[in-house]
Amino acid sequence: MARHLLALPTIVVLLAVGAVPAGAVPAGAVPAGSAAPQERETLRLRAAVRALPVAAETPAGYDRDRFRLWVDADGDCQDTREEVLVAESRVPVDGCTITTGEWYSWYDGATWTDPSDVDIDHLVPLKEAWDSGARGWDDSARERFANDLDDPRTLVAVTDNVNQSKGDRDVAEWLPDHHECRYVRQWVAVKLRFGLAADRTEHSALVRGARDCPNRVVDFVRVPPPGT
Ligand SMILES: [Ca+2]
Ligand SMILES: [Ca+2]
Ligand SMILES: [Ca+2]
Repeated sequence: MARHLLALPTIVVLLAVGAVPAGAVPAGAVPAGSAAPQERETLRLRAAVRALPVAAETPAGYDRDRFRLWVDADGDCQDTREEVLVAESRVPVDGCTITTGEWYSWYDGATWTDPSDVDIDHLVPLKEAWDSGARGWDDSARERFANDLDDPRTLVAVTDNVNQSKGDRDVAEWLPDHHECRYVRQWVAVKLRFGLAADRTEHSALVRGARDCPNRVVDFVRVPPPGT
């Protein structure tokens, strides 16, 4: 029941936005036709886990190509991979193709200076996203998920072979050696941000994880559902 109560304010906000007649939009509001800005929501970790919808996964039809990867959304010559390398390097880096920098992989505590040792991990893997909701999205919504630069928790620069050993596994099946609680918090934040569900096994793992971790604040901004 709690998760329905928690979801209610968002529904009310969406309904209210939709109910405003075009001529009545106050000055400074988002012009008609563009998506309304979503409010930042703040929950403690255990409440955030309860707010996740629980649903069986629907893996049928998954193909990695259904997610367009590494676009250059702002046209500055750096694609999404390069943008994450720029954002996460501990020393300033620049250029269309990043050739050196300093990256700390918090999954395993390793530091790298050659970007070829670094993968950009979708913390919630593409297939996991597909199975838990992205199957029903359109291509542009999937591209937005795959290239999300607006929330630094979606894409993480990590040691390449750690990313490869994680593969498509979810949080019930794989956790990093370091910073498990951070990983659990980010997993929940990304799932809430994109309106993704958790399967029962995953949800149980998250409940256990949240119980064993500090009940820290998890804040997130929901991406408007596709078609809005
Ligand atoms: Ca760019
Ligand atoms: Ca850039
Ligand atoms: Ca799952």
